[in-house]
Amino acid sequence: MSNALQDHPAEPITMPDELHNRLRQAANLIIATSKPIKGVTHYDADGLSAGAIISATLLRLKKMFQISLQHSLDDDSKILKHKHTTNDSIKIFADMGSNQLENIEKYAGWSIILDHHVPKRDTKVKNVIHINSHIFGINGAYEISAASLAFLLSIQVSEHNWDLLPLALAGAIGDKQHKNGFKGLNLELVKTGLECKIITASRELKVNGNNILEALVRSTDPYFTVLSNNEPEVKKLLTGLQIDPGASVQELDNNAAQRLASYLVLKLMDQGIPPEDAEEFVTTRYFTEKYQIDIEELSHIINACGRMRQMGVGVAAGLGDQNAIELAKKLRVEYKQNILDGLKRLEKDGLEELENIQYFYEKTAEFAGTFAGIGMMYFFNQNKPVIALTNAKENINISGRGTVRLVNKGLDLAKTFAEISKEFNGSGGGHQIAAGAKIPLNKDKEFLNKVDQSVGEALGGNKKNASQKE
Ligand SMILES: [Mn+2]
Repeated sequence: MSNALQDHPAEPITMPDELHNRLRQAANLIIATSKPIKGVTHYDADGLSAGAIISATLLRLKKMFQISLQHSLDDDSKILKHKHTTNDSIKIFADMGSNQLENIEKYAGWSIILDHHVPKRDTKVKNVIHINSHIFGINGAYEISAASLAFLLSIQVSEHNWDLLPLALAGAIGDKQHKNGFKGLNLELVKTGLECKIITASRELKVNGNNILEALVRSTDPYFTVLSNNEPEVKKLLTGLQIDPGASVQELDNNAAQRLASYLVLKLMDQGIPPEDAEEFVTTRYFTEKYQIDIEELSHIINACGRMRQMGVGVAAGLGDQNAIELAKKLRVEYKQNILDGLKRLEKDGLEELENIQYFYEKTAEFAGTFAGIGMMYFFNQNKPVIALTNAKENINISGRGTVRLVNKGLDLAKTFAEISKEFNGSGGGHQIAAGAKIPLNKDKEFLNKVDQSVGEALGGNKKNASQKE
């Protein structure tokens, strides 16, 4: 036995007992059912990766199932309020659900929630298995993603599902949990994956493309002011550093890579990026044989599918379908150009500022959060969180992003958005560092003023709040 090809670790992953109990209970429920299972997940990289893990798990069990990919789970969502009948089996909610616990308890019948957003409370009924990391003392913003939770469930169902690990990490990367290195349970998964050789790791520059010129011109993360989306400027830089623009990123000799890395790390620090973040320009990449791409790229192509409204392709790519992967790569190129154009526009035009926040309007809801996230990381004012607003048909969609430093000073966008959107009969929540909300049309100015005030109070040295940990 021990000499057989190792497709899973000998020892199980260490985790809190109660998390293990609930995963076990959920796994048993899935294994036992003979009726169709309904999955509901978020359309971002983490949600789609979780969706792919759940799909693969159920396919291998030969279960009937359907996965629905959602922007959000609202009070009036049909899926949520579909009354449970005897023909239904289990509902699985991933990357969402905790904020709709009340309704899920009321309508959904047997349900499994895999969520890492801060919940208001734990479940009160036995037919809802509430697997939210925060309940077990695991910080869902930094230590585990919905895809990682779906993966933990999947390996409870069968230890032969360890090959799905790249998807867990793709989800975690989608939620920026790899910044400054993986932590917590994510790190446990990475370490174990490396030991079992399910993934491999190498130190590389954090850009990729057909050659170094293209890689830098098309780089959105990191976003280099002046250089990104500007081929003549990048050419000038490379010539100055005596680097062949046509050289491939991986084949740059050590000296050239180092010259380029030191220049660009300084450039990022010049843009106001904290040194420890700037130094991430030389980063650890994880590679997986199964997909023949590195996991960060896997995360990016899945993300692009969601943002370009081709969610089904994202899940299929996650399942390893070659045609879907090729299509997803094309969507990624298109999406990246959209992002570059949008970021360039924000770089040129600048943002609106209030005393404690900065904000901008973006017409495509799918791009707003990305602009806010990348901009906040690479060139917006580092002292104020950013709010992106999109006017939709019936309401205004809000995306907020902060920085780790601001969170350490007391910023909690999830709490701020939840409290203030409630005053407008809207909804809001998420993480301290990244949150979303929906408010009625024409309430934007009022909302911004209230958020400005609330953020001011949170950052203004109210020591009681600042020292409170979730
Ligand atoms: Mn997530």
